[in-house]
Formats: sequence, structure tokens, C-alpha cells
Amino acid sequence: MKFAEIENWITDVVKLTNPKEVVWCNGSQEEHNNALAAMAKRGEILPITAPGYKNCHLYRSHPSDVARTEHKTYVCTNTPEAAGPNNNWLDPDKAHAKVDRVFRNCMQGRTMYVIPYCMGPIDSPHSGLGIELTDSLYVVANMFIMTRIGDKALEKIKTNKFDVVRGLHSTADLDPDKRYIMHFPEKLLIKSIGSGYGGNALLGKKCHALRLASWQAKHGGWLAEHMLIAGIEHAGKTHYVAAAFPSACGKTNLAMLIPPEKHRDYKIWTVGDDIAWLRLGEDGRMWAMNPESGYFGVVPGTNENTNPIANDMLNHDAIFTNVALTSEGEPWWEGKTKGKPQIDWRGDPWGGVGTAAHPNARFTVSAKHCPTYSPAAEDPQGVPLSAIIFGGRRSTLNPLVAEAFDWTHGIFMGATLASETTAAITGQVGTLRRDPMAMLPFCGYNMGDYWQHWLSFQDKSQNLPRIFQVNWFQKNAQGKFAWPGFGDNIRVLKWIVERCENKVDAQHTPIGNLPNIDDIDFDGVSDADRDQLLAVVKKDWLEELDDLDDHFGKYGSHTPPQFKVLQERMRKEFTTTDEQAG
Ligand code: GTP
Ligand code: SPV
Ligand code: MN
Repeated sequence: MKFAEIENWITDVVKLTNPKEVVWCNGSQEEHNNALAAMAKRGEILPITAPGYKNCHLYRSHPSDVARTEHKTYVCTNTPEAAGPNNNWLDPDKAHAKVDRVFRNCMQGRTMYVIPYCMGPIDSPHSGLGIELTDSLYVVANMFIMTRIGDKALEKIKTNKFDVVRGLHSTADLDPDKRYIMHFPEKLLIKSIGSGYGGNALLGKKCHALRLASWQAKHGGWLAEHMLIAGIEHAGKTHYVAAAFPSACGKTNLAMLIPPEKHRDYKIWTVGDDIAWLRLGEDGRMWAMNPESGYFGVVPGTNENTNPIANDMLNHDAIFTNVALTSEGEPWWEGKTKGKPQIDWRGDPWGGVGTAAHPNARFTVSAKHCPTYSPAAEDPQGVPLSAIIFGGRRSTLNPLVAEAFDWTHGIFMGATLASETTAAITGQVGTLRRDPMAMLPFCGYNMGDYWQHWLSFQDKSQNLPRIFQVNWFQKNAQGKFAWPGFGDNIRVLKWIVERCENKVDAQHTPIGNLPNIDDIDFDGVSDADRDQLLAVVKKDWLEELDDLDDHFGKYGSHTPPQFKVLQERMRKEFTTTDEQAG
């Protein structure tokens, strides 16, 4: 895109929104410090003054603006079929008219910040460029941490050689009824208004790096995915894996895993915790790059036992969003092992009802502060993948781990992923829904076409990663998690690595290859829980296979015919063999 076109767009936006001034962000540390200081002065952010915290701040968002709002998120392609039943759709002209009415004069008396940014290392040929216009300093401060903003990105944009995603954002008056997060894939354009919250407002993240990037990726022969990337080092070799879990289902935790004492012969390197851009290398391997440069992580549940790495990063240069405070002014959240809340996330005295921190409270920290940050994360080519993992939060059915028979079956595993909803989305928590590849809220085009696109890699390489499915969230008869999870997930990663190295056998079941009991460390897990974790219950799976008819039926002729073949094969195998258990 020509820089002159971008300048014209900015001029038009200024006319529409009418800010008192326009400030270009250069991306310097000084600029970032000034942004935080200006917000603190205006009372929009609270410096954490408790001892033990350095340069940390608390931001309280509007109580109606605490999570992504999927029902207010639109993909406005030229035809509804291109967006698919997985997206809310509006005709682009009508969408512009609707949202521009809200944008009119919305920045009156405010400063409009121009944030040039780069998703991925500046020197990577695979990075993506964007410009976000926003009236929120909170957005500026978070984009500074989460992406590479400022002069270097601008220089690259000014070469006129690359696609540039344009994003317009305003908090306007935060009216939930006038909140819209709109995407125009054909124009690589985003318009977001009425929310200051993470995924709705930091446009480089879900709007650009997933919804529009997935569209770009489909046309460019690559993939933009809701995945963590981690290196698993053992005996002098590092295997890289990318794992897709829905929002608040354990990506950050897995990406920063510290193995317990017993498994310290393994070490995890953090490459990314939320988004991965995947492409085939000349060697036929799939290479993964993290387009982000920081973490916007779930705070509740974080402590020195569950995620010691994140826990240690939270005492300097962190922005907390919607946590509670102790009487000493220390940030507090459910799952914190020290202190007691005195002020809740809204800023009111804590009354003991509900949660003191918002369940979707977040931290923003730079990846550079992460002690396990992989040097390969800054590599312009990314890292080569040995395995892709799909996982959901499912209290029943899905075993602890299963390996796909082949690429097509692996895509089927991803396409059938179901997960209980979490506080990362406005709406009901704990409802089971299909969330294919953890991309239901993020795929910027028809999900059926997206599955076809995934399948197309089959013909392009003999060297693709193996595919696995995991589930850390099975509940036992007592309603407790059957699997210890967190650091102990290394036990499952170990099996995955051993499978990639052809070191262990597996047990064939109709739904995939499962580990032999002795090949996974079940120390501390009761026999009943272990059996449940590895069970493939015929009756339940036949129900599941029936349920998939509805799921795949939604996408009509866009659904790959291979899926039906697999469903039938599994049904047949279940009905001709005995029930498998353990
Ligand atoms: P997004 O940032 O929303 O995309 O979430 P995420 O996938 O990165 O999830 P995250 O790692 O932040 O974990 C979300 C919640 O799940 C936190 O409260 C964690 O404590 C909890 N969690 C993570 N891993 C495990 C696990 O292995 N077992 C259990 N029981 N809970 C887990
Ligand atoms: C998610 O909801 O998947 C997140 C947080 O990672 S947000 O940035 O809001 O998308
Ligand atoms: Mn996410």
C-alpha cells in the first residue's frame, strides 16, 4: 500500500472524528513512560506503590467493558458466504454507515494517537504491518508492550512495498449498545468503537493478527492461528510445538511451563503464548512465528506453583487490568497465595461476594522480561514445528492425549474441538461449544473454507508436523480435575516428543492413537482417574459423532467431504469392535 493512501485515510479520519490534536507514536521508552505518567496524572491508571513492585500500574476498565464481545464483532466481506456462519456479517456499505455515525466527532477534545506497528520481528519478511489510530492512551501503552511500535515500523510502511492493515479505534462513550468491532477483509481495514478492552481495542492482536491475517493467509498460502509456540529441550535437542486452546484454556501456562523437580531433564522455551503465524519452509517443514512481543495474560489462577514464570514477571513493568488490591496496595486476585483483598476490581471496598478480581483480569508484560523467552522467538524465519496440538476445556469425553493417524485426521481433530466457555468472552461461562482450532471467534472467513485451507497443506509437503489432541480439564466423579495440569503437563509433552522421535508405541483406538499406560507418568493420579483420563467410551463417542453432523452441516458444501468419511470410519470401527477402555 502506498503511504500517500494511508495519509489520505488519516486525513479523512480526522475530519470524521474531529480530535483536538494528532500525535504520532515513535515507540521510544520515554514516550511509553510519558503515556503512563499522563494517565496516572489524569487518574486513569493507578501506580502500584506497594514495596516489591517497580513501575507497575493498575487500570480499571469500565465495568461493562471487561472482555471480548463476540456478539458485537463483525466480518464485513462483500458476500455473507465469504464470512461464513461462524461470523456476524453486515454488508460493508451498511456497516460503514452504521459505525461512522458513532465515530462522528467522537474524538472531540481528545488526542488521536497514530501507532505504526509491526507484527513479528521488524527484519522478518513474514511480519505484518499496521497503523492503529486511537484516542486511548491505555491502548498506546499496551500496544507498546504487545507489538513493535513506532519509527522502525513506520520506515517499513513508508517503503510502499507491503500490505498495511489500517485500524481505527475509539473508546467513544463506552456505550455497550454502540460498541462495534468491524473487519473489512477485502480492504484490510478495522473499525472498532465503544470498547477499551484488550482484544476489542488492541487492534494488532485478534483483529489484525488473527481475523485479517487468517484472510491474508488463506490467499497467501499460510496460516494465522490462536496458538502458543514453545520449544521442548531434552538431551541436547529442542522440538518446537504449537498448540491451539480456546481463550483462557491454558496457552500462556503451557508456553511458560516449568517442569517439576522429577522432570527437570526437560526445559520449556517460550516463543509465543497466544498467536502463531505458520508457513511451509523450503524444507517442507512448517515454521511458526510469534507476531507479538508481549503477553496479555489471564491473572486469576497465576501463582508461584501454577505459573512461576508469569508470577515473577508481575513485579516490574507490568500493567494490571481489573485486579483487586490488598490493604497494602498490592495487586490481588483469586488464586494468589498471599494477602487479602480490600478493594475490588471496580475500585469499591471488597464486600466478599463474587470475585475480588475480575475473572478475566489481565496482565500486560513484555516478552523480554520472560526468563524462558526463546532466543529463536526473534528469528525472522521463526521455528520449525515437530507437532501441532489442539486442546479444549472439556470435563468429559476427550482423553488426556491422543495422536492423529495422519494430517487429515489431525485437521478433523482440530475441526471438532469443543470447549466450555470462559470469562474471556462476555456471556455465559461454562457452556460447551464447538470451537474449531480455537478459532471460532477469530477466523476472518468461512470456517468451511478454512478447513479446506488447512487440508491443502497435505499435498504440499511430506514433512508436516504430527498432530495431537490434549485435554487437561477432565473432571472426576468428585467434580475435581482428574489431571494435575500446569507443570505436570510436561508428562504429556514428553510422550508427544517421544512419539515424534518414534521412541514409543501407541494404542490404536477408533478416535486416535493413545498412550500405553506405562508410557505416561501417572504418579500421584489415582487409578480411577488414570483410567478415566485414557478411556474411550463407545456410547459417548457415538453420541459425539452424531452431534458432529449438526456442526459440519452448518457449513454446508464448504465442509470438506473427507470429514464425513472419517466420521463413518469411526462409527464403523466402534460398532464392529468392543468398547475400548484404558
Ligand atoms: P487467553 O489469553 O485468553 O487466550 O488464555 P490462555 O489460553 O493463554 O489461558 P491461560 O494459560 O491464561 O489459562 C487460563 C486459566 O486456566 C488460568 O486461570 C489458569 O490458571 C488455568 N489453567 C491453565 N493451565 C491449566 C491446567 O493445566 N489445568 C488446570 N486445571 N487449569 C489450568
Ligand atoms: C483471548 O480472549 O483469547 C485473549 C485475550 O487472548 S484478548 O486479547 O482479549 O483477545
Ligand atoms: Mn487468546
